[in-house]
Amino acid sequence: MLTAPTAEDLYPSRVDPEARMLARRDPVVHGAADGPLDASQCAAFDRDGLLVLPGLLSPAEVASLDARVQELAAREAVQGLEETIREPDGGEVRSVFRFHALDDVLARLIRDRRLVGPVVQLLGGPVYVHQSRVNLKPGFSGKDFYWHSDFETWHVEDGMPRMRAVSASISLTDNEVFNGPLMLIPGSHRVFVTCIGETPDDHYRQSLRRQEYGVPDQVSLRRLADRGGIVAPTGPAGTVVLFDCNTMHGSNSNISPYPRRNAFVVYNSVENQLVEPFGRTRPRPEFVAHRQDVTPLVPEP
Ligand code: 6CS
Ligand code: FE
Repeated sequence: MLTAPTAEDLYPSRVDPEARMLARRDPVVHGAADGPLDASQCAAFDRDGLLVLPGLLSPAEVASLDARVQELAAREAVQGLEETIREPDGGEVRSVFRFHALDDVLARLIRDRRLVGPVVQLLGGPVYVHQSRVNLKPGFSGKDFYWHSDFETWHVEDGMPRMRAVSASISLTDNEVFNGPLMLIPGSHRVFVTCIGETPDDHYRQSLRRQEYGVPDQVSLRRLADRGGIVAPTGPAGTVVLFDCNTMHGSNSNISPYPRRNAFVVYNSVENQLVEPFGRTRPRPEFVAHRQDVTPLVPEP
Protein backbone atom coordinates (compact mmCIF):
# COMPACT_ATOMS: atom_id res chain seq x y z
CA MET A 1 0.00 0.00 0.00
CA LEU A 2 2.68 2.47 0.98
CA THR A 3 4.95 3.79 -1.71
CA ALA A 4 8.60 4.12 -0.78
CA PRO A 5 9.83 7.68 -0.45
CA THR A 6 10.80 9.07 -3.83
CA ALA A 7 14.49 8.48 -4.57
CA GLU A 8 15.30 12.05 -3.83
CA ASP A 9 14.24 13.90 -0.69
CA LEU A 10 13.92 17.48 -1.89
CA TYR A 11 13.41 18.83 1.61
CA PRO A 12 15.52 16.91 4.13
CA SER A 13 14.76 17.98 7.68
CA ARG A 14 15.56 16.70 11.19
CA VAL A 15 18.74 15.12 9.84
CA ASP A 16 21.51 17.76 10.07
CA PRO A 17 22.83 19.01 13.41
CA GLU A 18 22.32 22.58 12.25
CA ALA A 19 19.32 24.38 10.77
CA ARG A 20 19.50 25.50 7.16
CA MET A 21 17.37 27.70 4.95
CA LEU A 22 16.77 25.93 1.64
CA ALA A 23 15.14 27.43 -1.43
CA ARG A 24 11.70 26.15 -2.32
CA ARG A 25 11.80 23.79 -5.29
CA ASP A 26 8.12 23.77 -6.20
CA PRO A 27 5.86 26.37 -7.74
CA VAL A 28 3.47 28.21 -5.43
CA VAL A 29 0.69 28.74 -7.96
CA HIS A 30 0.57 25.58 -10.05
CA GLY A 31 -0.41 26.20 -13.63
CA ALA A 32 -2.69 28.90 -14.90
CA ALA A 33 -6.05 27.28 -14.27
CA ASP A 34 -9.22 29.33 -14.49
CA GLY A 35 -11.16 29.97 -11.32
CA PRO A 36 -12.80 32.47 -9.04
CA LEU A 37 -9.59 34.32 -8.09
CA ASP A 38 -8.51 37.23 -10.24
CA ALA A 39 -4.96 37.78 -11.46
CA SER A 40 -4.04 40.13 -8.61
CA GLN A 41 -5.24 37.63 -5.98
CA CYS A 42 -3.20 34.85 -7.60
CA ALA A 43 -0.18 37.16 -7.72
CA ALA A 44 -0.64 38.08 -4.05
CA PHE A 45 -0.80 34.42 -3.05
CA ASP A 46 2.29 33.69 -5.10
CA ARG A 47 4.18 36.57 -3.48
CA ASP A 48 2.98 36.29 0.13
CA GLY A 49 2.01 32.63 0.48
CA LEU A 50 -1.36 33.71 1.83
CA LEU A 51 -4.58 35.35 0.76
CA VAL A 52 -7.33 36.78 2.94
CA LEU A 53 -10.92 36.39 1.70
CA PRO A 54 -13.15 38.52 3.94
CA GLY A 55 -16.83 37.63 4.27
CA LEU A 56 -16.55 34.38 2.35
CA LEU A 57 -19.24 32.86 4.56
CA SER A 58 -22.33 34.82 5.59
CA PRO A 59 -22.95 35.61 9.28
CA ALA A 60 -25.89 33.17 9.33
CA GLU A 61 -23.79 30.35 7.86
CA VAL A 62 -20.98 30.96 10.29
CA ALA A 63 -23.35 31.03 13.24
CA SER A 64 -24.75 27.63 12.35
CA LEU A 65 -21.31 26.13 11.67
CA ASP A 66 -19.97 27.50 14.93
CA ALA A 67 -22.91 26.05 16.85
CA ARG A 68 -22.17 22.67 15.25
CA VAL A 69 -18.52 22.87 16.24
CA GLN A 70 -19.36 23.64 19.85
CA GLU A 71 -21.91 20.86 19.92
CA LEU A 72 -19.37 18.46 18.37
CA ALA A 73 -16.66 19.27 20.88
CA ALA A 74 -19.09 18.81 23.76
CA ARG A 75 -20.58 15.54 22.45
CA GLU A 76 -19.91 12.71 24.84
CA ALA A 77 -19.04 10.23 22.09
CA VAL A 78 -16.41 12.64 20.79
CA GLN A 79 -14.68 13.08 24.17
CA GLY A 80 -12.98 9.71 24.08
CA LEU A 81 -11.96 9.71 20.41
CA GLU A 82 -8.33 9.98 19.43
CA GLU A 83 -9.46 12.81 17.13
CA THR A 84 -10.03 14.91 20.25
CA ILE A 85 -6.89 16.65 21.48
CA ARG A 86 -6.78 18.39 24.86
CA GLU A 87 -4.80 21.41 25.96
CA PRO A 88 -1.28 20.62 27.25
CA ASP A 89 -2.45 20.89 30.87
CA GLY A 90 -5.06 18.25 30.12
CA GLY A 91 -8.17 20.36 30.60
CA GLU A 92 -10.25 21.70 27.79
CA VAL A 93 -10.59 20.45 24.24
CA ARG A 94 -7.93 22.09 22.04
CA SER A 95 -8.72 20.51 18.67
CA VAL A 96 -10.99 17.98 17.07
CA PHE A 97 -9.48 16.40 13.97
CA ARG A 98 -11.31 14.87 11.02
CA PHE A 99 -14.40 16.92 11.75
CA HIS A 100 -15.71 16.27 8.26
CA ALA A 101 -16.22 12.62 9.15
CA LEU A 102 -17.84 13.32 12.51
CA ASP A 103 -20.60 15.72 11.51
CA ASP A 104 -22.64 15.89 8.32
CA VAL A 105 -23.18 19.64 8.35
CA LEU A 106 -19.46 20.25 8.78
CA ALA A 107 -18.81 17.63 6.09
CA ARG A 108 -20.47 19.90 3.56
CA LEU A 109 -18.09 22.73 4.38
CA ILE A 110 -15.04 20.95 3.00
CA ARG A 111 -16.68 20.62 -0.44
CA ASP A 112 -18.01 24.13 -0.58
CA ARG A 113 -17.07 25.54 -3.94
CA ARG A 114 -16.16 28.90 -2.40
CA LEU A 115 -13.25 27.06 -0.76
CA VAL A 116 -12.51 24.32 -3.27
CA GLY A 117 -12.73 26.63 -6.30
CA PRO A 118 -9.83 28.92 -5.34
CA VAL A 119 -7.73 26.01 -4.07
CA VAL A 120 -8.14 23.98 -7.27
CA GLN A 121 -7.17 27.10 -9.17
CA LEU A 122 -4.01 27.66 -7.10
CA LEU A 123 -2.96 24.00 -7.10
CA GLY A 124 -3.71 23.53 -10.78
CA GLY A 125 -6.09 20.56 -10.57
CA PRO A 126 -8.17 18.27 -8.37
CA VAL A 127 -7.60 18.09 -4.64
CA TYR A 128 -8.53 15.90 -1.69
CA VAL A 129 -8.56 16.59 2.04
CA HIS A 130 -5.23 15.82 3.70
CA GLN A 131 -6.41 16.91 7.15
CA SER A 132 -9.28 18.72 8.80
CA ARG A 133 -9.46 20.06 12.31
CA VAL A 134 -11.26 22.60 14.43
CA ASN A 135 -9.29 24.60 16.97
CA LEU A 136 -11.31 25.78 19.94
CA LYS A 137 -8.87 28.12 21.69
CA PRO A 138 -11.14 28.87 24.65
CA GLY A 139 -11.10 32.26 26.37
CA PHE A 140 -8.65 32.64 29.30
CA SER A 141 -7.00 29.25 28.79
CA GLY A 142 -6.46 28.51 25.08
CA LYS A 143 -2.76 27.84 24.55
CA ASP A 144 -0.53 29.00 21.73
CA PHE A 145 0.59 27.22 18.57
CA TYR A 146 4.31 27.88 18.23
CA TRP A 147 5.81 28.96 14.87
CA HIS A 148 5.97 26.20 12.30
CA SER A 149 5.72 25.26 8.66
CA ASP A 150 2.99 22.65 8.27
CA PHE A 151 4.82 21.20 5.28
CA GLU A 152 7.87 20.41 7.40
CA THR A 153 5.77 18.11 9.59
CA TRP A 154 3.73 16.68 6.72
CA HIS A 155 6.89 15.90 4.76
CA VAL A 156 8.89 14.35 7.62
CA GLU A 157 6.08 12.64 9.55
CA ASP A 158 3.46 11.99 6.84
CA GLY A 159 5.50 11.61 3.63
CA MET A 160 4.02 14.51 1.66
CA PRO A 161 6.50 14.66 -1.22
CA ARG A 162 6.13 18.19 -2.63
CA MET A 163 4.84 21.61 -1.68
CA ARG A 164 1.48 21.41 -3.38
CA ALA A 165 -1.08 21.83 -0.62
CA VAL A 166 -3.08 24.79 0.65
CA SER A 167 -4.78 25.29 4.01
CA ALA A 168 -8.01 27.18 4.50
CA SER A 169 -8.50 28.73 7.93
CA ILE A 170 -12.16 29.57 8.36
CA SER A 171 -12.84 31.88 11.29
CA LEU A 172 -15.93 30.92 13.26
CA THR A 173 -15.59 33.70 15.82
CA ASP A 174 -14.35 37.24 15.25
CA ASN A 175 -10.58 37.41 14.97
CA GLU A 176 -9.34 40.17 17.22
CA VAL A 177 -5.84 41.33 18.02
CA PHE A 178 -6.40 40.02 21.54
CA ASN A 179 -7.81 36.51 21.15
CA GLY A 180 -4.82 34.74 19.67
CA PRO A 181 -5.39 35.15 15.93
CA LEU A 182 -3.40 33.29 13.32
CA MET A 183 -0.09 35.06 12.58
CA LEU A 184 1.78 34.48 9.35
CA ILE A 185 5.10 35.57 7.85
CA PRO A 186 4.52 36.75 4.27
CA GLY A 187 7.10 35.42 1.83
CA SER A 188 8.30 32.68 4.20
CA HIS A 189 6.79 30.01 1.92
CA ARG A 190 9.75 30.44 -0.44
CA VAL A 191 12.23 29.15 2.14
CA PHE A 192 12.29 25.71 3.69
CA VAL A 193 13.73 26.00 7.18
CA THR A 194 15.14 22.64 8.20
CA CYS A 195 14.67 21.56 11.81
CA ILE A 196 16.89 19.79 14.32
CA GLY A 197 16.42 16.50 16.11
CA GLU A 198 15.25 13.00 15.28
CA THR A 199 11.53 12.38 15.52
CA PRO A 200 10.38 9.93 18.19
CA ASP A 201 7.70 7.39 17.21
CA ASP A 202 4.14 8.50 17.88
CA HIS A 203 5.38 12.05 18.24
CA TYR A 204 1.91 13.30 17.23
CA ARG A 205 0.43 12.41 20.61
CA GLN A 206 2.60 15.11 22.10
CA SER A 207 3.01 17.50 19.17
CA LEU A 208 -0.70 18.11 18.64
CA ARG A 209 -0.80 19.53 22.17
CA ARG A 210 2.58 21.22 22.22
CA GLN A 211 5.20 20.74 19.53
CA GLU A 212 8.81 19.81 20.32
CA TYR A 213 10.29 18.51 17.07
CA GLY A 214 9.77 20.26 13.76
CA VAL A 215 10.27 23.56 15.54
CA PRO A 216 12.24 26.12 13.54
CA ASP A 217 15.23 27.91 15.11
CA GLN A 218 15.11 31.51 16.29
CA VAL A 219 17.76 32.84 13.91
CA SER A 220 15.85 31.64 10.83
CA LEU A 221 12.55 32.91 12.21
CA ARG A 222 14.04 36.33 12.86
CA ARG A 223 15.43 36.45 9.33
CA LEU A 224 12.12 35.53 7.76
CA ALA A 225 10.23 38.08 9.85
CA ASP A 226 12.82 40.82 9.15
CA ARG A 227 12.25 40.27 5.46
CA GLY A 228 8.49 39.73 5.30
CA GLY A 229 7.05 41.13 8.51
CA ILE A 230 4.28 39.42 10.42
CA VAL A 231 0.58 39.72 9.61
CA ALA A 232 -2.32 38.74 11.85
CA PRO A 233 -5.47 39.12 9.76
CA THR A 234 -8.29 40.30 11.99
CA GLY A 235 -11.92 40.61 11.03
CA PRO A 236 -15.39 39.27 11.54
CA ALA A 237 -16.25 35.58 11.63
CA GLY A 238 -16.66 34.20 8.14
CA THR A 239 -13.28 35.43 6.95
CA VAL A 240 -11.15 32.77 5.28
CA VAL A 241 -7.36 32.80 5.08
CA LEU A 242 -5.83 30.60 2.42
CA PHE A 243 -2.17 29.87 3.01
CA ASP A 244 0.52 27.79 1.39
CA CYS A 245 1.63 24.59 3.12
CA ASN A 246 5.08 26.06 3.77
CA THR A 247 4.09 29.51 5.06
CA MET A 248 5.53 30.03 8.52
CA HIS A 249 2.72 30.63 11.00
CA GLY A 250 1.63 30.31 14.61
CA SER A 251 -0.64 31.95 17.15
CA ASN A 252 -0.45 33.31 20.67
CA SER A 253 -2.37 31.98 23.61
CA ASN A 254 -5.75 33.46 24.41
CA ILE A 255 -6.05 35.16 27.77
CA SER A 256 -8.96 37.29 26.60
CA PRO A 257 -12.40 36.31 27.90
CA TYR A 258 -13.51 35.44 24.36
CA PRO A 259 -12.90 32.19 22.50
CA ARG A 260 -11.25 32.01 19.10
CA ARG A 261 -12.65 29.10 17.16
CA ASN A 262 -11.73 28.23 13.61
CA ALA A 263 -11.90 25.34 11.21
CA PHE A 264 -8.89 24.27 9.18
CA VAL A 265 -9.13 22.29 5.99
CA VAL A 266 -5.95 21.19 4.26
CA TYR A 267 -6.32 20.51 0.58
CA ASN A 268 -3.63 18.52 -1.19
CA SER A 269 -3.22 17.98 -4.92
CA VAL A 270 -4.19 14.46 -6.01
CA GLU A 271 -0.79 14.41 -7.71
CA ASN A 272 0.96 14.88 -4.38
CA GLN A 273 -0.29 11.87 -2.42
CA LEU A 274 1.55 10.63 0.61
CA VAL A 275 4.41 8.14 0.44
CA GLU A 276 6.32 6.71 3.39
CA PRO A 277 7.36 9.40 5.86
CA PHE A 278 10.68 11.00 4.89
CA GLY A 279 11.70 10.88 8.55
CA ARG A 280 11.43 7.06 8.40
CA THR A 281 9.00 6.99 11.30
CA ARG A 282 5.77 5.05 11.45
CA PRO A 283 3.09 6.93 9.45
CA ARG A 284 0.73 8.98 11.58
CA PRO A 285 -2.84 7.73 11.82
CA GLU A 286 -5.50 8.43 9.21
CA PHE A 287 -7.24 11.05 11.33
CA VAL A 288 -4.27 13.42 11.09
CA ALA A 289 -3.14 12.55 7.56
CA HIS A 290 -5.36 10.85 5.03
CA ARG A 291 -3.79 8.04 3.01
CA GLN A 292 -6.80 5.84 2.33
CA ASP A 293 -9.52 8.41 1.99
CA VAL A 294 -8.13 10.46 -0.89
CA THR A 295 -11.14 10.82 -3.18
CA PRO A 296 -10.94 13.99 -5.26
CA LEU A 297 -13.48 16.55 -4.06
CA VAL A 298 -16.37 17.57 -6.22
CA PRO A 299 -17.13 21.21 -5.40
CA GLU A 300 -20.68 21.79 -4.23
CA PRO A 301 -22.72 24.96 -3.93
O1 6CS B 1 0.91 18.21 12.92
C1 6CS B 1 0.01 18.64 12.21
O2 6CS B 1 -0.28 18.09 11.16
C2 6CS B 1 -0.73 19.86 12.66
N1 6CS B 1 0.04 20.65 13.53
C3 6CS B 1 0.12 21.95 13.48
C4 6CS B 1 0.73 22.70 14.60
N2 6CS B 1 -0.34 22.62 12.43
C5 6CS B 1 -0.73 21.90 11.26
C6 6CS B 1 -1.36 20.62 11.52
O3 6CS B 1 -2.72 20.83 11.82
FE1 FE C 1 -0.18 24.82 11.33
